[in-house]
Amino acid sequence: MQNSLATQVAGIRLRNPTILASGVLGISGSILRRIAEAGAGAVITKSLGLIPRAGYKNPTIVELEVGLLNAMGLPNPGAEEFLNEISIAKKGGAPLIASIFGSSLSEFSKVAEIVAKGGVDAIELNLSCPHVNTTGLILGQDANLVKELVKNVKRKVKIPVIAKLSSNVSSIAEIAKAAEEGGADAITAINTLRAMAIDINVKKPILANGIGGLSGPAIKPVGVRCVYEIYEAVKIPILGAGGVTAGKDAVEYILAGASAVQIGTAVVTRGIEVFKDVNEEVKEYMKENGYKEVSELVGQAHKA
Ligand code: RRO
Repeated sequence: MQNSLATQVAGIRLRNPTILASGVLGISGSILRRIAEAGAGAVITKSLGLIPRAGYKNPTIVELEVGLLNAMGLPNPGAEEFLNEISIAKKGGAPLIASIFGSSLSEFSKVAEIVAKGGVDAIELNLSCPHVNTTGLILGQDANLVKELVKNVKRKVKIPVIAKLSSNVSSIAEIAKAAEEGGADAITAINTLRAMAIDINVKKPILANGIGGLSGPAIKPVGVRCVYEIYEAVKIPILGAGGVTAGKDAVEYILAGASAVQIGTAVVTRGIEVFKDVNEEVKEYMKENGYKEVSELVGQAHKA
């Protein structure tokens, strides 16, 4: 029997376990389609809100030795405007997941209803933007609010709901448990880490916003630790995110307990071929180690 990369997460069928992370190239239907055609198992949009948002002033992104630092400030056309892109994005043949945010519980529910009616396959709640204090992060740090928020959204939509959590909390497992109690179908861990870079000549923070979110290889051990802790706390599937650049990184997340992985920064640093490369490397690992299905690998690092 051939080894298979096909897997299922929260009722979403994936032809392979690699997913375009939110925030990277995810606002145009034609680009989402190209990424699906390049081999991603699913694609996630940039976070969408109720109304259009310009985002922060430049510079919004800086490449560091250890990864990328960004503070885009949630630029997006608004959920209604994005609806035109859905049918184009879905031509790529991969499930389309809408990342959404809101400034209140009721706003999250409204945006969820809009994108669900527009025909996306699932919703990822961004409860974890590291530097926009009026939205996700404050909500995502409070277990009771997370439970309430997920419960409200689940009442409004029939498609799977995924809660994207931040590692910038004292217990991510506790927040994941609250999301599960609210009815979340899956957890994404993690978003970027709060961070800063200073230009030593100008003697000022490089990003216009000052604080940003660090992504890329530097945060992979944090992401893996979070997935490991969440796996021990909940029964719903986990999507691992943070620093996946090669097949071995994806395998590490899967062994920690992720059912699939998201790729963001490596799409910027390595191009959209990264999905095909990571999948081939995961397949190679499975062959060498005698695994037929990705699901057999999930959580193996927890076995005594
Ligand atoms: O738009 C952003 O600046 C941003 C968001 Br919403 C997020 O969730 N994570 C991030 O690193 N940047």
